[in-house]
Amino acid sequence: MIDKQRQMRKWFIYFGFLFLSITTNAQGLINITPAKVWLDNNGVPINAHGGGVVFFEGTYYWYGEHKLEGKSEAQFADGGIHCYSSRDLINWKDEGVVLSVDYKDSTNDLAYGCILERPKVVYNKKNKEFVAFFKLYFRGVGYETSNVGVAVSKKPNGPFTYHHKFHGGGSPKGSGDFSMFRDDDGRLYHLTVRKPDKAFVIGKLDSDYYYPEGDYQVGKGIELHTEAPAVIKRKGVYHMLGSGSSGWKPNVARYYTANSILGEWTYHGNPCNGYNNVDSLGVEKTYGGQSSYILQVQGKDDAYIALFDIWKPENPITGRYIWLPIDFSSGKMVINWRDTWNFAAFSEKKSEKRSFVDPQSPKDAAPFMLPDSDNLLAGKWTLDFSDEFNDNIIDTNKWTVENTTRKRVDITLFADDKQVEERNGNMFIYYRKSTINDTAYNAGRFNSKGKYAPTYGFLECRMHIVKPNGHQMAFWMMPEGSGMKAPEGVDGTANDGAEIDIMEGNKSNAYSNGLHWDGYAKPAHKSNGALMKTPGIHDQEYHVYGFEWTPTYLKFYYDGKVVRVMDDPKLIPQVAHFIYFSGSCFGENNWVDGDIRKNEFIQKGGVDKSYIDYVRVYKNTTEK
Ligand SMILES: [Ca+2]
Ligand SMILES: [Ca+2]
Ligand SMILES: [Ca+2]
Repeated sequence: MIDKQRQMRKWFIYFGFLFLSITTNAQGLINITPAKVWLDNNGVPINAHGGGVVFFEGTYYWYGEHKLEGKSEAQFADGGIHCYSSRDLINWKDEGVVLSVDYKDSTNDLAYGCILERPKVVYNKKNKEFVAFFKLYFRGVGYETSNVGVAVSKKPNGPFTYHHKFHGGGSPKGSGDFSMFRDDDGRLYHLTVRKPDKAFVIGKLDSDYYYPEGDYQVGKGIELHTEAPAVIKRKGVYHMLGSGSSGWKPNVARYYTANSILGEWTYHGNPCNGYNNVDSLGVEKTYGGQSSYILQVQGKDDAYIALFDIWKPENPITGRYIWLPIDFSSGKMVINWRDTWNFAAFSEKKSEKRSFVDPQSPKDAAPFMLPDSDNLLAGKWTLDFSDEFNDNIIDTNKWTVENTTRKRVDITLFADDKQVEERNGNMFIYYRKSTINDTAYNAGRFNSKGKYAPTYGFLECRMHIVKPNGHQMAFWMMPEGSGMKAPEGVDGTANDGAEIDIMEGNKSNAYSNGLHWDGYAKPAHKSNGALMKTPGIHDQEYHVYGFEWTPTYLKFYYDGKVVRVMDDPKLIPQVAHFIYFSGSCFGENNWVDGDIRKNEFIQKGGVDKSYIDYVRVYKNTTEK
């Protein structure tokens, strides 16, 4: 049908001044050049706008809007869904139009003249079926009332068969731009802008991925009229890229994260940096693009690509694509403009030595030691690790939030990601009654296991600890190795690793510190704990807990003062330990003041909390 040669010549006339979107660098790596014309295997510019990418059995499939040649958006340029396939994300084979508008039957939902936008395809494992979703405005209806069109295929490269439609957002006016997100449990979510109120709403689909199941919920924290959403889940955190609303014209990108797909979402501003030299546009216009999808690269560590469209409403088939790698090295999404790049961008990042120091830590940060405690040379401590907890997103490069269950004599304690939250400059740990059953409670826990584990140093944490009443807060360390396991760790010493309790807030007007070593099983288990008398500890919001760990002694600090010294050589750990923060609840017990079952505030549904302003670890530069 299409005279490829003729079309190609025409393209070169349109774009004679632009280079092609793919070039090869000196090392033979193929480069992606954002915003330049991207040709398929036939030498024809890729025609898949506002789309998304699915990976299936070793092949990527790129689905997008097929724009008709010679038509402006006002003249109805939508021809259906166009598919391309690739094994390397760079060389794309034209798989053709896999769902076409109907040029003959003007009563068909897909009758030519309809608006068919932003197709997103998802694979349904249960039905072994590919399900395509798209914004659908019927011929002659305009943009006021929208449907979500659904088409299905047994094969990724189609053809797709139109199946049905529904009104998104639970609104009779339907919904606008959207993202389909499949969570780890296989449930599919439709995240979209509801019409006519422009609220951003999130709905769950049935297990066939055909219809919404239950009501949509408003995505708390997401600004009205957020368009072009693209969602991924990375290390337990949901990240959403989107845009403002200004028709076909570009605007500023928006970035949100959440610990649950339903929210609450936290706004992080514009994740983009740099300048598109092809179109001479900066981040205030998102390089001239609008987000459409975030693609996870297979076989690479932590590799994601943000996909944007440069819309050309006067001649939409000439719209171009901006694909840029996402930098998650800070835990947050950062998108930097690159004139040209290749997949080495991802592996390079892996080998880079990443700093664990939070850029928000004060430049002159030093351990808090009052003058009478300061038996150390000034300036010998340098910051090795820190988290100021100031950007409302848990840095998963440093921390793992636990999902664990612990059974006590009379209660069960569940830790999960809803019990740990970074907000308002602090990391919060929550304590509450669980909905699971009458003897179940929740308390948050997180640690740096496998991510950061110092040997020696000065650890310091400024925090507010819950006043114990059947619950407590702890700041402690555990060995990365087998020092607390039996029989490996049983050697009569803590040298091979110990539970180091820097602070356990178990009593009113006091807290505990100390060590456990040689495992927890009797008779090998040993411990050496002490109660620090700290009158008024709960009267003041924050206190600073410090721990000086050297090869020959341990010193515990409270608000800058040494409160305890240990120097028995057998009790000085000499191996790497990771950091632990944990909340706990107790029923009948001798350890913490109170009994959670008699804690009226908790029993009445109250949520108690501890919160951490910062944690910093310093290394002694004169050692080693
Ligand atoms: Ca953070
Ligand atoms: Ca031992
Ligand atoms: Ca802070």
